[in-house]
Amino acid sequence: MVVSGIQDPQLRPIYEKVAAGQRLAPEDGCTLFASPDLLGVGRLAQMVKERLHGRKAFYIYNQHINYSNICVNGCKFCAFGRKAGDPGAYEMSLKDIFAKVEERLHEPITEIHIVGGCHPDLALDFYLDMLKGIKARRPDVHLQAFTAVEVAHLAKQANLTVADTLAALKEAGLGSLPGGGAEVFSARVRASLCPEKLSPEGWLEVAKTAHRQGLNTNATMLYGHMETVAERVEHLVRLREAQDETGGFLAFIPLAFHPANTGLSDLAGPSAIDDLKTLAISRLMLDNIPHIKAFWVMLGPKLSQISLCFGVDDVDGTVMEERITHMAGAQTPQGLSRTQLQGLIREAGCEPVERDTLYRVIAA
Ligand code: V47
Repeated sequence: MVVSGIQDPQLRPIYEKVAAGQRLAPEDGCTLFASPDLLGVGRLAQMVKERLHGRKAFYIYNQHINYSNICVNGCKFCAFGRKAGDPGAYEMSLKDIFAKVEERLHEPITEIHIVGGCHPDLALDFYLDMLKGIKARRPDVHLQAFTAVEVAHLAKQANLTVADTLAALKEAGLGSLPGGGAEVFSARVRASLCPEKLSPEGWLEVAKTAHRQGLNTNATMLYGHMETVAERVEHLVRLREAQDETGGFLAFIPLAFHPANTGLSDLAGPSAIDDLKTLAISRLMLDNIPHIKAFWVMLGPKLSQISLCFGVDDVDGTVMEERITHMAGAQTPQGLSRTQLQGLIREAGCEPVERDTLYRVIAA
């Protein structure tokens, strides 16, 4: 029997598991990546997405602030990071950061997303004052700030445990952690691309420690460089295992590698088919993470729209100013309006739902 919308016979046993709500094995993940049946893979992911969220697709009214690109890590895939004193290195003062917040006080922003490099000199107090100062200016905003890599770095600089560092950040106003810095957990890839960076075990430990303190986090995977599909699947399975332990991940965001101005500028980056398959397979493998997000800044608004038919239920938000992807050659706009986000969701046959960081619905 041919299952509607699925052509590849190799996908049949996976269809049976998805229909029965069973967990997929790592080999299933590799079978899905190997399948030429893009629409079949998408159909399977949509079965899961529709079961979880129906026709809903989420977006958020948010603001991104990238406070500094000075970073000790020197990752080969990154066009954003600079060593202190290098051309293009920048560091916003607290005054600059607060001015960015004040510029947009008239907008109904519910989340400020704050990410930077691992700065060699800034003390923990700088980060605490940043959170407190933003909260003083915008008490209702949710601060989704500092990747697990930054948190581990801050803890080391301050000679504190990760748990104590997170507790201090939470006390100062931190609401949750963004999902960046996970890259790909494969030791082979990291030895070549980011040997100085926090290890996968360290990244997962920061995330799980945050979850245990009641702080939700997101998770990401940087794909489309030198990793194999088996290494992508391994990354997803390790996240799934961590989520089984703590349940604190809210959303998973596959990040499409942008090669321009990086140490890998000879690579092409992922194709549109790879983008869609990776999003769909993430939906299928991560049966315990509620949301799969297409970050339109990296994928482009058009592909993000199509991804809503491939297992995605969230297109991120208004953003307005983003540096990490644009320094790596992204041609996407700096921001999208609420009306644009709603329009692209509606046209994909979904119901636009404005959410806050914790996926609570914002009344229209
Ligand atoms: O941590 C670095 C990645 C991340 C490149 O949690 C690159 O909701 C592509 O994590 N090409 C930052 N990616 C962005 C990020 C993020 C974005 C949107 C939403 C959320 C969320 C998280 O970007 C970095 C790194 O993993 N990155 N260089 C590059 N050349």
